Amino acid sequence: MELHHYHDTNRRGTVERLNYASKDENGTSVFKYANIYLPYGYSSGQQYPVLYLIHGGGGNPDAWLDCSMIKNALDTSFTENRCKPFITVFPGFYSHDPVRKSQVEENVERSNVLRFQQELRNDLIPAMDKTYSTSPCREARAIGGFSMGGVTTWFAFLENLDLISAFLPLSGDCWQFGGLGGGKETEKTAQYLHDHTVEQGFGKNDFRIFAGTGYEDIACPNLTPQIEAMKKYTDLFEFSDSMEEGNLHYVLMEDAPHMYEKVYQHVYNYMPVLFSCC
Ligand code: FER
Repeated sequence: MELHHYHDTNRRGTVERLNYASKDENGTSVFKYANIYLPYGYSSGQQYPVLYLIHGGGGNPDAWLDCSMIKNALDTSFTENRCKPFITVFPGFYSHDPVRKSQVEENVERSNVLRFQQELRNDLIPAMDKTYSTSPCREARAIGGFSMGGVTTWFAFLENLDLISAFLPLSGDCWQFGGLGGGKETEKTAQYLHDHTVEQGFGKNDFRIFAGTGYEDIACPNLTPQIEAMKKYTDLFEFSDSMEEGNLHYVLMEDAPHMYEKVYQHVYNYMPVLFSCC
């Protein structure tokens, strides 16, 4: 579904900063911020579900807001009643400002998004639930991200499934077995996603995965085979083209290369079903 631009100046959400303390990879204190989108009419008399939306490699908490129409998509969806209002958090997964080489350093990026799982659990989710009127349960938490943010989302599925129930990995694959693992170690990755989840005692009704990318996206050759391999584990992953059924969804967009300007449309499409239980 294509988003039409929304220009009602009276019913827009607001963006503010949340400052919080965390730890870097050496255990040293670091001070972080996240951008917090509060829906129009946000009231502490109500409890809101929360979507954590993660930037790509080299990015920061401002990337989604700077580079896409995500804010407009959120404003439109709430104003037009496509879904009930929720809070969106835009954190940064780096503990320090990234020093990016022209070539992606897969292991550096991978260790950053892995470290971020601890930050999410120990610092960011607690700070959110303390500061805002959130609904503090896993059914009311979703996480998504673009590119390395998609990689972050798969790691959140593996490491933080007790805290989060909906996952939107967009143009990013699972790097459990190293960079681009969804493409390079496809079968092993799918099996680990299955086994690790079953071993924790989770079943098919405990989560929903809403994945997406574009045919022209550089991550498509890594994400597509991973999703195909996951589909075979039908005891846990129930693929469906209907967003209301099953727990594994995959949307491939036309004319969509690896960019926020395109990828945010997946978030828009999935918004109505993200928190259907709340
Ligand atoms: C992918 C996942 C992440 C991918 C690229 C990235 C090429 C990240 C790229 C970057 O940080 O620049 O599947 O495919």
